[in-house]
Amino acid sequence: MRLYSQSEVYSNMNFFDLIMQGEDEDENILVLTKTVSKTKRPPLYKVLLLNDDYTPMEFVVVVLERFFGMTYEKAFEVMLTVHKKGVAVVGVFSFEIAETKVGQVMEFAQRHQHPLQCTLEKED
Ligand code: TYC
Repeated sequence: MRLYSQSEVYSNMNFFDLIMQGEDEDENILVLTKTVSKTKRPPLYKVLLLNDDYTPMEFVVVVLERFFGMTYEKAFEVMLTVHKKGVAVVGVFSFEIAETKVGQVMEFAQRHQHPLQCTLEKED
């Protein structure tokens, strides 16, 4: 008896095998497996801005305009949400982009000696 096997891998992510069995002319058992990929989206991360008692409102507005591409009006509205509620999601990105935004905000705040805090959280 001979066993034939064939496998194709389209992705290193989640996959499942389709197994087909049969016999050829000499009654050898033929097993063909084909691996089919399930495409998986990369996880997303929320960037959160936290309220504090000392960072000037106008500074927070500049942060939101500069690093999150908001208009002055949108930035003012989001800043007020953080001020009133304590925290708000200011953007959702891939890990690399989210991490870069957090780093830029933290560096900018520290350079201006404001205690503004920005962090990231994996989206469920
Ligand atoms: N609470 C600050 C103040 O009254 C303003 C502020 C808003 C600070 C948003 C941080 O993320 C923040 N000056």
